[in-house]
Amino acid sequence: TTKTIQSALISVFSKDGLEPIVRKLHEQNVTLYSTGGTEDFIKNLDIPVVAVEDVTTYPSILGGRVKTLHPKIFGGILNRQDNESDVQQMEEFQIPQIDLVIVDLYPFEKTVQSGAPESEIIEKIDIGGISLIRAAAKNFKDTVIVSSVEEYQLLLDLISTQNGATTIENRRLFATKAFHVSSHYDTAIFNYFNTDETIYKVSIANGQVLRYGENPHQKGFFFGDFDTMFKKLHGKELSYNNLLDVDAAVNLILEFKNEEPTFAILKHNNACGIATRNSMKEAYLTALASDPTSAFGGVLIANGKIDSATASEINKLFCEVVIAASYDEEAIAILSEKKNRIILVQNEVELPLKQVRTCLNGLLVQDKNNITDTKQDLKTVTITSPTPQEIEDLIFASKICKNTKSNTIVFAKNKTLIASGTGQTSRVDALTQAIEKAHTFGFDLNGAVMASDAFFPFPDCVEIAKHAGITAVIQPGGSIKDELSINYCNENKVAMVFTGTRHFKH
Ligand code: 93A
Repeated sequence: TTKTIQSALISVFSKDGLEPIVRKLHEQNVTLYSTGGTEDFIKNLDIPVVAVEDVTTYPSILGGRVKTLHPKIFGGILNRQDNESDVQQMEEFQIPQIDLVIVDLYPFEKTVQSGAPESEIIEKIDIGGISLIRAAAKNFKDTVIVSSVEEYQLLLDLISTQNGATTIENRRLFATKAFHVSSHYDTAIFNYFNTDETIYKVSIANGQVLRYGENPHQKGFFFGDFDTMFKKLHGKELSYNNLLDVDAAVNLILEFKNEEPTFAILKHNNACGIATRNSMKEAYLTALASDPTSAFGGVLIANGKIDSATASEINKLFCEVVIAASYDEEAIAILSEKKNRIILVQNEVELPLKQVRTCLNGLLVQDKNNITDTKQDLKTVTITSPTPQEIEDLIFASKICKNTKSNTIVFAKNKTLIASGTGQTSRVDALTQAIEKAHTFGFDLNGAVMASDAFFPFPDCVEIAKHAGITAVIQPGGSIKDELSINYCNENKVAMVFTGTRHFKH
């Protein structure tokens, strides 16, 4: 399966980097075949070369559109050397063997990017070159294919170290790279033609076309099975932003599964209100009171049934989406009074265990943050211990924190979100934002607890929180300056617990 290169067809658009290859091949007594421009280039190096036209006894026609497309060329590349009939036909039709093919395709993408007129772009769709690449790659058992300038060095190395001999593994690797080049090339041509994305929409079977993306000038698609997760009872079509909010809402409320009635209101993927109460109506009204300004146009979610009393209250608010596991008949009728309001029944389904997002020219994939802090995870690090009520509130606050954009500070009291600072570039900013919000909506922070998604690098946060009235703090811990925060809490009778688990969310 080791083969020595004795003949080569070279047809390259860019002649860069070709000289050393041609010289090396010539040194090894390789017969060179070539097309117009490449032929001239080789001749100028004073190296003998056979014109493709002389092999085919046919001129390059149609302005170069047909130059290598000929049975004598493709026969030389595609024949199977262990096939008797192939060998016989090579003889019969006087087809020269071609052991190596070197191609650099017409620069289609570059021409598109240059803003050239369409006629010029079309001429840069390489037909002969791409066929040479595919033919030689298909016949990798016998043929070496060098499909781009990137592969020149590998070829040079092989000629130098193996005297022009290649193993089947070498040739298969070249073929793999060749099909990468050809598939990329044709995809670029497809993308150029598919301007209105008609074919794209059709070809991606499960992609749901959204009205638009995050903004009206952005196209948007959803890949998933919405109908497995929800039954839509009423309302307009869900938008890209609705779906993101619904995702955030579902993940948040899952933290309160099987607990007392809990109701959450989300805006821009963050909770702006959430509370646990004896009844769903009380939970809703309390959640709304956290921040009635933000609640306008929000996404609402309940961890249980929405009854008619709750629905009547919700009906007073303009909101985009309402989600619950179930509804009273009357509640559905009430909520449906607003034509566009989306009403969803959430089914019991498992969410994916991995998260994916684009990053640079690829993807980032990670396990979902599936750790919810529990009482067992709390390690009291201060002299003062949190009271049983504070412990409940610390866990409550931590669950919200985990589901809010970093940096986050959450204040809670009596299983109610009092205020939060969300998505800030510094923890102090998140904290001061939370304090201001709490005051804006008339909350007294005395006796409230504070959760932080990550450790405090300095003691400033606990100082500011203490002055605002906070009496207990939950945070992962782990800063080299933890001691400073702990000391401050000890001196000021603030209780602090460490969880050991950071909850960044970006
Ligand atoms: O117009 S083509 O699609 N028709 C062909 O038969 C053909 N054969 C090779 N273009 C063709 N090529 C391409 O010509 C090669 O892929 C390469 O990019 C270029 C080399 O032309 P020249 O050697 O004349 O500079």
